[in-house]
Amino acid sequence: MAQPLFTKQDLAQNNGMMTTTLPVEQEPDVHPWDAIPAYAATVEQYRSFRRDGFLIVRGLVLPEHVDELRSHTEDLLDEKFDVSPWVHSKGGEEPESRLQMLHRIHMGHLSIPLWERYMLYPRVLDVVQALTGPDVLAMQTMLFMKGPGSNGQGFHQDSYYIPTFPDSLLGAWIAIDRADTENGCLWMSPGANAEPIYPPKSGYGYGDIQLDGIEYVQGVGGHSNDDNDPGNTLKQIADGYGPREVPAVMEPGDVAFFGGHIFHRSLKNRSETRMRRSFVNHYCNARSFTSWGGGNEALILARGNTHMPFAKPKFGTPCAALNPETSVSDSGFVPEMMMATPGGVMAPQEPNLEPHDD
Ligand SMILES: O=C(O)CCC(=O)C(=O)O
Repeated sequence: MAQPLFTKQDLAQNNGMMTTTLPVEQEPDVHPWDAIPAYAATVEQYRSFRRDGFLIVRGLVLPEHVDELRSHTEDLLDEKFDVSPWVHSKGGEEPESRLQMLHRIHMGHLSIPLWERYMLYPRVLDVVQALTGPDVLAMQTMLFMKGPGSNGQGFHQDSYYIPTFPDSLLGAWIAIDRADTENGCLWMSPGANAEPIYPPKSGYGYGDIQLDGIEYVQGVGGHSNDDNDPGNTLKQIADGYGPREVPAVMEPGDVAFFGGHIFHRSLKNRSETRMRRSFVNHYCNARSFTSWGGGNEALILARGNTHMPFAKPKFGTPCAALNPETSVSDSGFVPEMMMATPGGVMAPQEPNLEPHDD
């Protein structure tokens, strides 16, 4: 219910006199994200994510929100925001246009409230929570504006860049435009989620170096690459999935979720007029340790709770960091798990704690 900002009595106290001024009404401050309908991931979606290493959820981001993201990309092109600290470029390459300069922007949520909102978009978090939760840490934001003729990004595994222990990394790739084989959609290698992370021969990168016989790789596609990507030696390993590799053809509002181990890439935008824009977030289980991005204490608790440090959202987007939820946690009690319900959806549930023999 709307509360009056001042009563007549307050005004009288403030002014030292009685007044006939009417109370000033203030609307309750409800964040629009609190009104977004929740999404329940199904058991079949969970199964397919675990089996293939990725999952596409159709129409997850509502049309009005895709429109907001799209119009934000236009504002960026019109220089309405300064994103220069966040522009990611390949050393030595000078962009030819503003669009090319904005090809890939990282971590804009640290200065733009809209980015923080879409990092903490409730329906995306509903799926992340079902796949790698219930406790979720929001780590990274990226915006790709892949214009006609722009290169894609060669084969890589995301946990190579963003290590989490235990490894629970998950990317959520939100399509702003239709993405298909002409304009440079993602390509996924189903089943490659069973692969270890291949470490770098030198330079930045992580990998499963404790495995006897692990191959060390070089030239992994962390930047925009031509489709042949000859210097990337991970490609020789990923090519083993050759005929199984599938294009992630997506409509605006569809979201691709993929784990940190899956081989994936995108190819050149071969269209003459079509953009391929996407907003991409990375998350992990909030109980994983990470030294990435300033460590756990710099990353936002999106859902649930954790015994690890975490950050609050800078612009106040509703999320668990502002009010941590009871979860598998602190007291050693109420160990909720994401489990299949009889209705066929994944939901946090308390297991039966009766003593049992097995
Ligand atoms: O969108 C792209 O072209 C590449 C994105 C990607 O590989 C990633 O987010 O890990």
